[in-house]
Order: sequence, then structure tokens, then C-alpha cells
Amino acid sequence: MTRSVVILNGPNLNLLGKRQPDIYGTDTLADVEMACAKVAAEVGLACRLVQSNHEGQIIDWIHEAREKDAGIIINPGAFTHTSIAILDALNTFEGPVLEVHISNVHKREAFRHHSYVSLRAEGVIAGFGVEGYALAMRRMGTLLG
Ligand code: CA2
Repeated sequence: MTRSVVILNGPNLNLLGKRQPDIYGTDTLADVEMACAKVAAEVGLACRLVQSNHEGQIIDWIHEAREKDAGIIINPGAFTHTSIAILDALNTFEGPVLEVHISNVHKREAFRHHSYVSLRAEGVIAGFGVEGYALAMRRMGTLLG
């Protein structure tokens, strides 16, 4: 059976492509899902993309991924900088975890420079716009190959 990767997105990312295009670009999450599905197919993986504004929902999806998915790509949004609970959930997942940020968080406010999720992630992509998701999927192909 084809192994799958879940692409988890945190708060406010449902507005992608609809607000603040100067920071986050004009592509929507539907565009991101299509770009990732294309790369996933090239490297022999399947994927699905989900988004929630609720920390508990993201944690539940990480628990689900323990049973269903070979890898996790996660843009936790602002929970990146605050959520020990998401870090704890990711620590229960056995496969690779890749962290994506659309903007270059290191070029922004100091509070965006620290990530709890980076303590778990095999790799981090920041500042490559939405292309970062497809790049992470390509890397998943290598890590799961
Ligand atoms: O750069 C990223 O991907 C972030 O994870 C985005 C978060 C921010 O809190 C992180 O520090 C960096 C914010 C997501 C907000 O998403 C929006 C997208 C479009 C329009 C408005 C908000």
C-alpha cells in the first residue's frame, strides 16, 4: 500500500492567498495541496492536507497520524512559538517530521525566532514561500525512500 504523509497547518493558515499577500503570497492551501500531491506521486507517496485553528484538533491529528501516516509535514502557525503540547504529541510519532514556515521567521519579530517544534523536526524550511511545502515533500521522499 502507498505510504502517506499528512500536511498539518495551524491557526490562520486558512486565510492563505486571501490576506497579507506581501508576507504569505497569493497561493491558497488548495494550491499547496495540489503542488504537494504532484511531488508525492513522483516520489511514490500519497498525501493529504488539513488545517485547524484549534490546538487540540492538531494534537488529535498527530495522534491519528501515528496509525495512518509514514511522515508529518507541519506548519504549526503561531503554535510553533508557544505549544509544548504539540511538541509532546510530535514526540510520540515515530516517522520523520518536517517543519515548514512560509515566511522567513528569522527575519521577523524576535518571538518568532524560537520554535518548540524544531526540537523534534528532522528539518526546517523557512522563507521559501509556499514552495517550501513541496520541497519538504521531496525531502520526505528521500527520508522514506
Ligand atoms: O511563516 C509561517 O508559515 C508562519 O508559520 C505563519 C504564522 C506565523 O505566526 C508564524 O510565526 C510563521 C501565521 C500564519 C498566518 O497565516 C496567514 C496567512 C495568510 C493571511 C493571513 C494569515
